[in-house]
Amino acid sequence: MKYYFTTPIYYVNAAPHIGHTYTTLAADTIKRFKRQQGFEPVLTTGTDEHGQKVERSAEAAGRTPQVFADMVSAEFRRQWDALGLEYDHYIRTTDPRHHKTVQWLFERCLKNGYAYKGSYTGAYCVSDERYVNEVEPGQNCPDCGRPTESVTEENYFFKLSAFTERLLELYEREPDFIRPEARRNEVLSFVRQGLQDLSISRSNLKWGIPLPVEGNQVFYVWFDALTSYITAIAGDNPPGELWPADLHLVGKEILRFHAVFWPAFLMAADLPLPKRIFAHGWLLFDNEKMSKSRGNMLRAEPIQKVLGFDALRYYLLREITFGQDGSFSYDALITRYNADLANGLGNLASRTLTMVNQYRAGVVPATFDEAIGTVAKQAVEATVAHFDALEFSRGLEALWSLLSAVDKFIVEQAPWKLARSADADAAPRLDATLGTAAEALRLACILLYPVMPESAGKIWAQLGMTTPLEAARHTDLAWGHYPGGQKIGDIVGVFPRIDAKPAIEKIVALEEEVNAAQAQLLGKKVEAAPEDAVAPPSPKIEIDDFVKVDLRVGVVLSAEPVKGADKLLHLKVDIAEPEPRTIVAGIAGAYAPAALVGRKVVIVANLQPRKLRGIQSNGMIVAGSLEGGKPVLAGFLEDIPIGARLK
Ligand code: ME8
Repeated sequence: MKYYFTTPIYYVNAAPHIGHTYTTLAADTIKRFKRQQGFEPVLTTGTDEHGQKVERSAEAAGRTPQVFADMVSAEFRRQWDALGLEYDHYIRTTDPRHHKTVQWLFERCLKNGYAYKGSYTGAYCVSDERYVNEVEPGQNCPDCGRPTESVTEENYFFKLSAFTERLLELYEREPDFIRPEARRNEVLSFVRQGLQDLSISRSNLKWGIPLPVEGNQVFYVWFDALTSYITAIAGDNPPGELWPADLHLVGKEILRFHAVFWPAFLMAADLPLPKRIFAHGWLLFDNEKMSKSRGNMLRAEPIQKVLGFDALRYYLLREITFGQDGSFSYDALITRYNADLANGLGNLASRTLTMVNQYRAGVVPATFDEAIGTVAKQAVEATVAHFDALEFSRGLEALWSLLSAVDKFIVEQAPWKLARSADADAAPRLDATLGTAAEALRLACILLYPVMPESAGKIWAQLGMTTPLEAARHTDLAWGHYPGGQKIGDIVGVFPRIDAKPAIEKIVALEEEVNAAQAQLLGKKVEAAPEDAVAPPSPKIEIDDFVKVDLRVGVVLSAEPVKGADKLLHLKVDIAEPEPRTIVAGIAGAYAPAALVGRKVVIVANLQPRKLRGIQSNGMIVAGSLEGGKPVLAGFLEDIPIGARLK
């Protein structure tokens, strides 16, 4: 059975931070969990690239909106991939296919009489990209607190006012449509006040999708953005078989757009409605929402490098009740890591496996304690039910109750004494103790896999399991199914204890590095040509000589330093071939790797391959350079498709 769900598509006005990672890792967890339940989950994520906010950020960075969007979108994608987050569709609102879907949706609303032309004079909030009827121009936006601007516009309006009753009926009929309950109540009271019509086009903006009816207008960014949930899965025939979505996962500040506007747009267009909107809370840092505008954001990769990404996944889903706000702190992260993972799960695994080695020559006995079996059954049911309701924290708590019960059981049975005892029942009891602990760990791995896929996989392998953990399903959660007689794997500590102070110092230092790289990626580049930039003349060639050189437009997908070579970078460049090209380029002195990701470049595509520092380079990147000067990559002022040939 299909399960289609989405994260928000993130604005490309700044690079991703832990707030975005939080939603995306929760979605990844849901995806893995749904698969275990027997669903075929399909997840869409992506980037929201139009609107004034993006236009202004691009301008500040001295780039065209398209180039800027290309870079930031690629950075989001690079980060999700580097963190091992799974998704099926990565939608970008600048995708021409998406333009068609937005126009299609609008035309359906227009045909059904829910879109009309009107005019608006009043306050406009650039940050929220919305008309603010409640205040005078120049006053602060009631939602985000930033000053509004004054606008007068002729626009297309959406008859939102016609949907007040129908939406209230929907919330009544489907009490789970908006989750959690507290958020549902906020939406109910908002809609009960009555809804006003909504402007869905902008004439003061160029960076957007043009209206099919009005040449100089573009779509309101939310009409555009929400529709991406359909574009992502529609192919050429919207809304496509996977529609409607089973779940839209969002942060609480954008719930209204999803729970009010979006179902109204869909009703107006006679399209099926999503099944559920779940709004989670905010990650706070120093008691404020972590956000790019406040500049108080942290990134996931430094934590990944020091503690492993699973530690962050576990911490966020265990420490914070999903649906409520929660404070992020490095101290709490490391405390949880040491208490629950190093001393808890990790210790139980290594103790159990070491004893299996010591007392049973590495073979887990397949006998299991009934009483612990009952505890396990309850813990499994509770964990699954909580995860299913997106109550990750309570689910993990239920699972840890099983681990504690097993810890206690081991202490009571004292296998180290049983191993030396001459009593007749000592050997079977020792078997049952080890079998029970290993079986509980097997179940824990399956339950933990959605939250900590990598670590759970490592413990799974150490238990000697031969089938891959990702193939395990909830039907494998029955007690006592540990396959007897198999030998365990090599024992490796999965969660080594961490000394808080140096670890935090290391994370903070890495944060600074990442922030500097991001600033370079998004910052304004001032490029003045030096006076002696004119190269000496070369001998004349024929056009035939020139066309022999296959110059192509590519986009840098990844860039990494080459070990032991200060000047070299190892690049993967997409030039619209089935596989990205590997190119080793001598540009490390001029470009930080992160600044290159997402950048469009020119490459010589038909050079003979050449090995540099053991890496086969399949092409050359074109740059202007002067003797002794730093190379400057060739690029384009207008947008150009990847793979285009230069001639
Ligand atoms: O709103 N805590 O994009 P956006 C928790 N493009 N989650 C956070 C967070 C924080 N401090 N900061 C960000 C947009 N998020 C629109 C969405 S959807 C059709 C269009 C997460 O880049 C959270 O999921 O501002 C939030 O809703 C989203 O990022 C906002 O991302």
